[in-house]
Amino acid sequence: MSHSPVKRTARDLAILGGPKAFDERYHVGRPEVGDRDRMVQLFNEVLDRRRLTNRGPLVQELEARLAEMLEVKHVIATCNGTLALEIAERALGLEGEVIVPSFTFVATPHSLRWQGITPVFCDIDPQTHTIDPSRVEELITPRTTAILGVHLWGRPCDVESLKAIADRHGLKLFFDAAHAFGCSHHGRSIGGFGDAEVFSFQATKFFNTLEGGAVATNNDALATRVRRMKDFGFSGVDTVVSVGTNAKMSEISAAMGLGGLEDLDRVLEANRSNFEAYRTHLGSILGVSLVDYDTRERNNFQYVVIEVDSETTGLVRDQLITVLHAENIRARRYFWPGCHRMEPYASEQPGAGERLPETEAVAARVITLPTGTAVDSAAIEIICSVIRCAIENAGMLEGS
Ligand code: T4K
Repeated sequence: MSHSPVKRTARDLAILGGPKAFDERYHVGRPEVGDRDRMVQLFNEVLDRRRLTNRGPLVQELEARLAEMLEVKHVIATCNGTLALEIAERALGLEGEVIVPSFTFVATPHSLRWQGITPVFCDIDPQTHTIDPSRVEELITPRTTAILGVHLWGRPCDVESLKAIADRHGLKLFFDAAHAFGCSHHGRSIGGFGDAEVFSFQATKFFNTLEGGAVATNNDALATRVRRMKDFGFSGVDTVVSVGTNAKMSEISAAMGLGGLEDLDRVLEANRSNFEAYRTHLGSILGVSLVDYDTRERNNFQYVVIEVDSETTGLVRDQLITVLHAENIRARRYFWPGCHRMEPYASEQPGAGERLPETEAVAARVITLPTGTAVDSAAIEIICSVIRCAIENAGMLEGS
């Protein structure tokens, strides 16, 4: 679908009047569909069986498959990742304040705030983009009940340092692993760390169930509480033992997931080779750096993130976004401007930005680029040529 030259001049930039690099849009987050034949077969089975939801066989099969893959005792599937976070927080008995990075999708702090818990924003390590353990202890107060780390871009938090702090202060430790399905830390699958880990299987994720999520834990009692809470607090047919909500995954979502698992290696291979293509083509562009993964670990390469150094490139990040969008490359500014600058946190914690200098700096320079099976190395070469050309012609873009 691409039709434009790889070697481009200012005249080739759409924003300066040239033709668009692509006729159709390349999106960050374009969903993967998985093994369609297997899915349709499973959809038909669901419809024939008339067991559409409520502890159906496909949800149970998916949970068992995921527990095995994630090397964890319990996986409890839910209808999305946000409710999975909320239920994990309830089941852990959290209240008061929870320390959490601001550089994440807003669902992370919202899951706390929705149930009256104050998210206390902690700065990130600018190298890893994950919560900086050296900044956690100064935020602990008598009201703190937990630390919630986020394995952003699928890159694991410094789990050991966070655990040492949590243990020292008697806090719970759990992780938002929405991006980290299929990733490892010190060779162990993400899924079994801390008191619990929470996944999102939303459509844009590496592994998706249309909408969906899960709580993973090795703690039997916690798993029982989560399982009940996602089902109105029922422990039996007509016995309710706790407060609960409805966060059940449907059988159609589970069918989507089981079909997706059949195809996951192909998605991973596409992501991996796309990442290498970006590395090759971005390598020589001064002022643009690719956020790398640890090659000793398992990664899903779902997020291709670059940092734009405006001093070196002469271009601010948002100018580059405008150039890319004009070419039909729907790059994203995940996770700008940081949750502390979103409501209600901006009003409730107006000074938070002062203690989050790395969050503010990183949020201002990151761009997420398209990947997945819809993108190939030829498209990536063109995307990178657009970035190079924009930087080479930064002066001409100022007034555009
Ligand atoms: N924690 C973290 C760290 C998270 O990143 C997320 C979710 C959560 C927790 C909460 O989990 P869930 O409750 O969502 O399970 C998207 C997703 O909606 C959200 O799930 C995700 N993180 C976040 C990073 O991205 P948007 O608003 O950026 O999505 P949207 O609609 O702009 O879609 C992105 C691109 O994908 C678009 O350019 C179009 C394309 N797309 C999207 C969908 C849904 C398609 O082509 N087809 C589609 O069906 O939030």
